Amino acid sequence: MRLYQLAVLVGLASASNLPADHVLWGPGGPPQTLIQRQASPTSSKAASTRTPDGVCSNGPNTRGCWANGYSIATDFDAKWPNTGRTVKYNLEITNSTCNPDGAVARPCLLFNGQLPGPTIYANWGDMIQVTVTNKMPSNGTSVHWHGIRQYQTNSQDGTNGLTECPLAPGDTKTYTFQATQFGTSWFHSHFSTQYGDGASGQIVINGPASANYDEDLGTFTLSDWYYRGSFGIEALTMAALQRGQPGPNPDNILVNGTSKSATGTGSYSTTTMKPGKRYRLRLINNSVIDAIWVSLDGHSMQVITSDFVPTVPWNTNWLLVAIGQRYDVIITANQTASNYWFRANSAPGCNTTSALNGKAIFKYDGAPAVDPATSNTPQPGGCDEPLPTPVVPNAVPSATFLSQVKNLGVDLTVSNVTTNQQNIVFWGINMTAIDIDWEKPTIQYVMDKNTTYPHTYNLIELPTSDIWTYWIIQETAGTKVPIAHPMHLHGHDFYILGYGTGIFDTATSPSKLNFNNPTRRDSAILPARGWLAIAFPTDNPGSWLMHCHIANHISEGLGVQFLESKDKIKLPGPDYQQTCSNWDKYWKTSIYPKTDSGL
Ligand SMILES: *[C@@H]1O[C@H](CO)[C@@H](O)[C@H](O)[C@H]1NC(C)=O
Ligand SMILES: *[C@@H]1O[C@H](CO)[C@@H](O)[C@H](O)[C@H]1NC(C)=O
Ligand SMILES: *[C@@H]1O[C@H](CO)[C@@H](O)[C@H](O)[C@H]1NC(C)=O
Ligand SMILES: *[C@@H]1O[C@H](CO)[C@@H](O)[C@H](O)[C@H]1NC(C)=O
Ligand SMILES: *[C@@H]1O[C@H](CO)[C@@H](O)[C@H](O)[C@H]1NC(C)=O
Ligand SMILES: *[C@@H]1O[C@H](CO)[C@@H](O)[C@H](O)[C@H]1NC(C)=O
Ligand SMILES: *[C@@H]1O[C@H](CO)[C@@H](O)[C@H](O)[C@H]1NC(C)=O
Ligand SMILES: *[C@@H]1O[C@H](CO)[C@@H](O)[C@H](O)[C@H]1NC(C)=O
Ligand SMILES: *[C@@H]1O[C@H](CO)[C@@H](O)[C@H](O)[C@H]1NC(C)=O
Ligand SMILES: [Cu+2]
Repeated sequence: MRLYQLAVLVGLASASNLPADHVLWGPGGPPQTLIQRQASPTSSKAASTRTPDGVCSNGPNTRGCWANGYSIATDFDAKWPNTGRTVKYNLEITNSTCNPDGAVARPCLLFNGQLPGPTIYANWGDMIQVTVTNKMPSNGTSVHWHGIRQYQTNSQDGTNGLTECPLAPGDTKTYTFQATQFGTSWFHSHFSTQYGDGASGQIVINGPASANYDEDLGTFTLSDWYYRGSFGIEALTMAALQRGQPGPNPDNILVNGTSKSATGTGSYSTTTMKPGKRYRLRLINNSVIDAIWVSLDGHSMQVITSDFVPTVPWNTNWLLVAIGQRYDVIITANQTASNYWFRANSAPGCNTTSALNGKAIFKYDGAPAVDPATSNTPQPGGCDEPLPTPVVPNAVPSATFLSQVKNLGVDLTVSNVTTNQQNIVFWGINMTAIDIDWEKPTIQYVMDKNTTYPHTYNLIELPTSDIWTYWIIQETAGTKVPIAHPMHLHGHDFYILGYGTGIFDTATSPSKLNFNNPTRRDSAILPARGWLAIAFPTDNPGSWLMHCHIANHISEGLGVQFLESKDKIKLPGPDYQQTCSNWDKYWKTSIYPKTDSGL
């Protein structure tokens, strides 16, 4: 297997190597475009309570600063720096093999031959340009930049069947978008369950932070791992679903891409810390099925983000990270110089049936190279995700909630998808399992001004710009498979108004909702047999998927798409047609059929 290096084509040093107090712009600074966030007329955004954006430089004890009027107090939904810089990367997805815990060598679909995949680094306000080449002989692909807002760049969202046709084998597409937010995220293939075979990587966007630290340790991925390929697992999961059962459990949890197996093969990721230093660690759950509890023995973690949103720092010993979610944490190396276990355990309280304990080692500089002998406080039960407070406060208008809110039920459904003339059981949202056509993405309908969307596109139009929308995502009480679903929205951070178990009751439940600076993020847990209430403003025209991030569930239909302000969508350039015609040509000759939603 040949390892390709990421090609960083920028003249500047790699962003991660910037000195801590590096000033990003020359005298005069960047153009400070002010893009007005279009809140509804009833919005009561607490702008007046916000501290003004600072003018100071970022360093270990001034992480709240950034540069030239931008800081942790900047409302990044409304404005961001324009650095004039473009960072360029090449990603080649290949069909190879991998064996991350030494137990089973299996086929893997990897970006640049790496597992975990490569990391994209940029600074807040940079343009990111990634050229993706599909070098797999017999799969399409499309690459989604998870959590990136894609403000006015819907065509770069990488969701095949919505915003583009998949890239045929041999094809190339260049994605270009701006880093309007900062923090930690990941990218992954959106072609069926392909990312379960390793096709993901990390994104680090340097910016200010809500607490101080000395060193950035970079990304730390938490991934469940199967010893079989994802397409085979999906077939087994689909078969189990027909009997109302969940599919097979993963075989291991990889931490930072590695682990030991049950038989002792493989090795643990080891991180070295210097006594007294404060370290920023960027946790990413890129699992396919499991939510994970993480903890470092003997140390508390100071949490400073939820996804891309900086939060008021808070401390915890255990942190629940659902699929697609990211938390940046600061760990202070102030304990006895020794070796400590970092734990990443599956979360039985989220009603996943696996019981896996992933581990890594955190080692103080100079401690002997032996396995730690540390223990920890008991892992919490339940599946309640924390609701941290965003640094930049925003209020969601509550007056229109009851008249505007819409219900989206989640359960198994006998869909209109047929295999051998038989209706089969899928996951539905609003009682429809999404099933898209790779050859005819939603954006094609928009370009054709054709409003005859297939029923299985599960498309909800949001025709009015600049209003708030409210959604109750509700798992049916009587569902045969009561499990928590990590829901993820493209194109927006949503506001979590609340969640709970049981049925959301419009008479009593609204009193449990929080409209005053609620947690904002792009991925959140729908509790088993429970509800999740979210809101977002229609301020970004596009076709945006909202789906369960359990790879098998979206593959089995658990998604809706919002077609937002379709008349204002910036349509894709000529490369779109080229990708589609290459795909059409390939698809006629494909040795494999489409066997799932395609997403
Ligand atoms: C990867 O290679 C295997 C073995 O040659 C083949 O069966 C499979 O179809 C390939 N997968 C893709 C996505 O090209
Ligand atoms: C993708 O490739 C895998 C093998 O790597 C195969 O099982 C699956 O059917 C392929 N899917 C499509 C739609 O090409
Ligand atoms: C994760 O692993 C890579 C090597 O694969 C290593 O360079 C990096 O330092 C590790 N990250 C942490 C936080 O230990
Ligand atoms: C990732 O998220 C999934 C689903 O929410 C969860 O079951 C799993 O335990 C998480 N994994 C980690 C390592 O946090
Ligand atoms: C270690 O650092 C953490 C985080 O700053 C702090 O809460 C804790 O009290 C410190 N412990 C010691 C022994 O200094
Ligand atoms: C099948 O699709 C039709 C519309 O095309 C819809 O009315 C019907 O409810 C769907 N049936 C199921 C079981 O989803
Ligand atoms: C749910 O689906 C039904 C039938 O397809 C549709 O009439 C309704 O508008 C959908 N709900 C929402 C919130 O769009
Ligand atoms: C609109 O889309 C539907 C479904 O793909 C298709 O059958 C129909 O021919 C299209 N209409 C026009 C005018 O293109
Ligand atoms: C978890 O699953 C079990 C078995 O299916 C079920 O009895 C239990 O009610 C579920 N928990 C929740 C919170 O729904
Ligand atoms: Cu799900």
